[in-house]
Amino acid sequence: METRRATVAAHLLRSARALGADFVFTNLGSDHPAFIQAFAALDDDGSGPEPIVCPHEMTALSAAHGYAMITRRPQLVLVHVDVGTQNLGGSVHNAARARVPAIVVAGLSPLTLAGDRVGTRTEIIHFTQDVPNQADIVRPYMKWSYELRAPETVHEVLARAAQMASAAPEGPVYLTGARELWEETVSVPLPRAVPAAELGGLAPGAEERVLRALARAERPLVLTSYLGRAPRAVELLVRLSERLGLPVQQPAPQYLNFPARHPHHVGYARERNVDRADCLLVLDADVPWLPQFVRPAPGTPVFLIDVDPLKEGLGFWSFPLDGSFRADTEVALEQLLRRAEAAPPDAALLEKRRAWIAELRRAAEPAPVPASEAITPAALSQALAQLIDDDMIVLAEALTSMPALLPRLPLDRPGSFYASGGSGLGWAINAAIGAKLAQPQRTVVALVGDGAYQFGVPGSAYWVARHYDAPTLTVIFNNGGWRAPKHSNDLVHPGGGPAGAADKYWITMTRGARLAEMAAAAGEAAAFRVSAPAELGGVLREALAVVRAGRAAVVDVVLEPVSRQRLGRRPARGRAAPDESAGRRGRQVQEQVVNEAVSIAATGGRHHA
Ligand SMILES: Cc1ncc(C[n+]2csc(CCOP(=O)(O)OP(=O)(O)O)c2C)c(N)n1
Ligand SMILES: [Mg+2]
Repeated sequence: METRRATVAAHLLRSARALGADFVFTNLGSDHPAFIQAFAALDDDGSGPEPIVCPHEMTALSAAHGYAMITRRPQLVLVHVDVGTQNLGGSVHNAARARVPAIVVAGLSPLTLAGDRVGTRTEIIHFTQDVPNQADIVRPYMKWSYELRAPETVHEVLARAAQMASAAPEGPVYLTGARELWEETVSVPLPRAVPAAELGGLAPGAEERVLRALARAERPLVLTSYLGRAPRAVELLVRLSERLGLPVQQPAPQYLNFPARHPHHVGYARERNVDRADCLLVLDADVPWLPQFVRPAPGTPVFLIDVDPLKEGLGFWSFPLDGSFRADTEVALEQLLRRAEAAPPDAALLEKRRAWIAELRRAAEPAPVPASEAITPAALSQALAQLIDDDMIVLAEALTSMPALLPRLPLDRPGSFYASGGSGLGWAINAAIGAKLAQPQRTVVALVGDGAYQFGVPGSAYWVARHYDAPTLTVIFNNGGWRAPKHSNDLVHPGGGPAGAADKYWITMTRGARLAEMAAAAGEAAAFRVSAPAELGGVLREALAVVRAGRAAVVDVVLEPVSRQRLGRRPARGRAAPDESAGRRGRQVQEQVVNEAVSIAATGGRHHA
């Protein structure tokens, strides 16, 4: 085995590359001189992962997430001590909830005050960033965390980090090391990958239990949210569904788990159908139905086959189950299919199930979109359905527009649809970068709410997209604010309560913001804004052409505003009135910019330098 003399940082990068990391999504700080040197040393021979420099950490881990959700290979994410770790923000929650592998590496403040160790303290921040337990910042979300202490163990430690991240259920891991440690020079051989503890199928007897219960059902129902991470599992589920006449429903889908246009697909409901089923088979789902709205009828057998049946990262979690099996769903489906194919189908039962499926499908059919003066979420979804095809990759973070969007998406190919799996907003526009890096030949489309777009730090995302050749199409469902918290309020206070009656929801923080231009300013994306239904299709097609020609495009689609409340300072009470002339000056500048923006939109953004 090859042995080399190099710094621990250089060894770590080489190790990571050998273990399948193509990229190191990087946001540097004072803990990283050894990495800066190692990047430079490895730049020419390609023996380390390629650095993708991210101005914001949200971009770094979300892009690594987007790459790994497709390739299933953990990438490196390099961040700066405690503050960089904190800036990972909701992307940590997303990677953990989505069970997507990633190796996050953060430096620690230097250990020594002075002396001859390279990397000893040189700056004030080395005192103020020295928190006692840095890993505690992200502890509830990491599958494993470790501080590298012996420089000679760097390869074994990284191999273990990759193993931990990749073993089912996959997830992020967190590795730290002090500045002096990364600088140490050691001679150690290159690593050997550690196989990621394989998960098997159903235990003996379980297949029979499940199939026996299914065999008695006239109205069975399969529920799944994330089985589609393995494209082959989708094919197996299709075969099992066809063999046994099983309808498949996808609550809060994180992947394409079943072809949308398959005759046994019955939609995306979370609050319907479960109460009428007489046998429920849940395959990889965290919240198979919303108990506040619907529950299985008493006595209905419910089985869960899941990579994480205990939901170990969650606190309260309670669903009635007659059988719960930890298994790789792909293997489990193979087992179930083998048995199902060995027994002759029961024609009378299949007939009954066909009627049940037809009934569920009728209920899932989206209503026709009425003509209206403003673009509605349904109308935008319908226009997207005409634009999007199965060769593309769609990332959706469209919050309250999802019920309008999902049933209209014409996607059948496993690997064509992704959602964050978590709720840390800002995922899609960054994960789209990772998806494009993973599949450069495909067109990648991010469908986002205006809030989700802002949370994604567009100034970071589109800069990276431009500089690392990852142009994508972003379409913003812009309802002028956050409908989700309004909806949450109205669920708790029916009718909206006094706040609702006054239209004081405090959610209109995208009002007046020229969202697409943020991407133009940061990453020379083509910026479009459209509010007229008649123009929507044309603008979307134009933007798609821009993306296909190699440049990112953002289409800000103006929908009916979710609230008309104007946010800002309260009316002055004893406070000096603002200087009116200053306001006018500001407006003039703004008008000038708006006029430019209008001309950008009119030329399809192509002339925006
Ligand atoms: C990081 C983060 N902050 C706050 C929230 C709470 N939250 C959930 S949905 C939402 C609003 C999303 O707005 P938008 O993307 O415009 O979608 P809409 O609700 O309008 O459909 C917010 C703020 C969150 N999920 N994540
Ligand atoms: Mg919104």
